[in-house]
Amino acid sequence: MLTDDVVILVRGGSGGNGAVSFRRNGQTAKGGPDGGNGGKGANVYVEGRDDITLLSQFQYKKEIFGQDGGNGEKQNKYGKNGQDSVFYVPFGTKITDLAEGKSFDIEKESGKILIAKGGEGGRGNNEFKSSTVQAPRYRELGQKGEEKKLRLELKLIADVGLIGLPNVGKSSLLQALTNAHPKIGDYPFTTLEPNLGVLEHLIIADIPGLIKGASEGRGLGDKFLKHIEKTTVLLHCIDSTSQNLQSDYKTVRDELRVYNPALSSKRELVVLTKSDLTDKDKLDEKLKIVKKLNKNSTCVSVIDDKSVEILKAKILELIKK
Ligand SMILES: Nc1nc2c(ncn2[C@@H]2O[C@H](COP(=O)(O)OP(=O)(O)OP(=O)(O)O)[C@@H](O)[C@H]2O)c(=O)[nH]1
Ligand SMILES: [Mg+2]
Repeated sequence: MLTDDVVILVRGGSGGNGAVSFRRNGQTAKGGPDGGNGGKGANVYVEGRDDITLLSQFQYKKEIFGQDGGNGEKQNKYGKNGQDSVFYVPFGTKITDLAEGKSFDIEKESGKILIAKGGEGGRGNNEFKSSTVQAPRYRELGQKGEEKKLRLELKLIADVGLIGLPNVGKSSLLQALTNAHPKIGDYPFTTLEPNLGVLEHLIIADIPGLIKGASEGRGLGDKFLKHIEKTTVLLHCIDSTSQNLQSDYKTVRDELRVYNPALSSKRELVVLTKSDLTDKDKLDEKLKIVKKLNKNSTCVSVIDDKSVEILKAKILELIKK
């Protein structure tokens, strides 16, 4: 299962308690206070990494706690500071602090970001001595670490997004264009979760098919559209055997627009798929119809290597624009 939306709890380590202690040795029967301070609780940071692509590590582990500081000890020994820790997420993860409602994205340049501060250590009784109080019997407790409830949402990072109605051949194209081996089936909604493949240096994302009303949750809904929000180019696949090219096109465009107008203004290449199933004259006619919708259109069949090569070249050209 693709874990792309999780809520986790992050807490900084607690500070250690200060100690109450008095010097005692052969020479000193009643020495002054020597209770040491508690150590500081660890900070917890988050950082992006490119060798992690999913949030699946959080499917079961939903709590991240920083190390607590050690308690102070006699002979003015300080407790150890908790060791700061970092948890890692894929680049592109959106983090929302649920209490504050503030969000930020983890990008390559974000570096290490502090999420939850560790608590300060408490002072030992040695720190409380003064000219009037020579034998303080009190100390401070360590402070609790900060606690944050975070929502982590992952948008896959891809350069090219494959979109279209169900069963139009999106996954077949991903397989023909890249090294990926997605599930392919002669029925709608074969793809239930996004697939990624690599074409030269480009990442192509294949997402589940869209239907009219996807933005209201029909079919698999529009929740996978977030995975193509960061793409540069969309490959809009239309089945060339369809009798309703215009409405097929419009249905998908409408869902994109409703979901996020920024998606509908992305560069788009319309791909008439399964061209081997339609004879040449009919196909030319269909291509003309599609070119009226978007003049940047082409035909492809996954069993015609030449057409796949032409498509690859068109994708690379469109990305460069
Ligand atoms: N003849 C022919 N069949 C194709 C071609 N491309 C895909 N198909 C077939 O069309 C059917 C659907 O293909 P998929 O790649 O699973 O389609 P999809 O758009 O990913 O479908 P969903 O994931 O369900 O939205 C499968 O039976 C494929 O074998 C093609 O170029 N030519
Ligand atoms: Mg598919």
